[in-house]
Amino acid sequence: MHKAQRTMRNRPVGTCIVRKHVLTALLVTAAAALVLAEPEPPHGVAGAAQALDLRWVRIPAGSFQMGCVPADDACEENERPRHRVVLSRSFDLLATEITVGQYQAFVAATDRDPPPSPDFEQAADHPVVFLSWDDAAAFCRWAGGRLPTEAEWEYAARGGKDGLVYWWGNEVSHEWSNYGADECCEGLADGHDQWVTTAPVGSFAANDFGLYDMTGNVWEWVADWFDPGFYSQSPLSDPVGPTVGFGRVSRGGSWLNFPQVLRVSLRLVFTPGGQTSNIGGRCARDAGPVRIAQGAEGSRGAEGSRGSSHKAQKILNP
Ligand SMILES: [Ca+2]
Ligand SMILES: [Ca+2]
Repeated sequence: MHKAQRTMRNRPVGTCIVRKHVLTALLVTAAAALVLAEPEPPHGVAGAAQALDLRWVRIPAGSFQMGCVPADDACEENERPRHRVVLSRSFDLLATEITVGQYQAFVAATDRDPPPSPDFEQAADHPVVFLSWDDAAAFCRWAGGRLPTEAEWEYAARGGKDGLVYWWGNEVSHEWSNYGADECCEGLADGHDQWVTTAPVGSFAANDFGLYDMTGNVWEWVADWFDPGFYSQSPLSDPVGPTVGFGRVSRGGSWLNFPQVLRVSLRLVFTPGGQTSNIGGRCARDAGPVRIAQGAEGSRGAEGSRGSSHKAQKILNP
């Protein structure tokens, strides 16, 4: 498939809007290595889901500043005001985007219709694309989890580093993320970013929470409905977004997007049934009771002081 054709057929609604201004129209491990926690078996998880190589990372409860950072002059109004959010409970997040192989296992186990195939090659370790919001939510339920809230997603994406345009700093770089050309809408390989379309998940460095590709590769659906004014009325603790809306939020930008779209605070609204070649997902789950690995009890205190540490724990797979 020629590049131009791919762009015409599969261009995500948001990218073009973004280019023109986008974003208004966006209407339409270390430290914790001593504490290896073993999650209780998740409730209601099908056997096939348990057999998947799902790598959960424990994200500690804490607080952060959500939205447009002062160093960012490209923000849209829907990213303001920057506001404090408290996440009162730890939660787990998949270390990577949902992969092609994982979603194929879900389809095989549930007889759900598979998403369309993109017009480029993808191996099993690439992020699955063409997921609707419903697809992503259904996969996450099957995997014993749910979609992350928008606040959980941004907190996790920042990796404990508040105030940055991108999680690694204020300058975009193909050394840290898979994204596209400087002009909308074309994939680009440059430097460490060797991919014109999707990259195998985990091809770039993880953030300080141990999460891969929170920026770039594919957009990630979150649970929230979109409301451009929500930040001015967001509850302080554990916001879940408005109760109704016309579109759901996705986050993080993708292989097809230009740098401005990769900003951590950017919010893309998309119709829940929307499927494009650059939208996938990532699951969260409530943090259940954990069993601390033998000999690690001495470090429990650090874990218990919520919000005092942004280091995530590595959770052993079920
Ligand atoms: Ca790229
Ligand atoms: Ca991503």
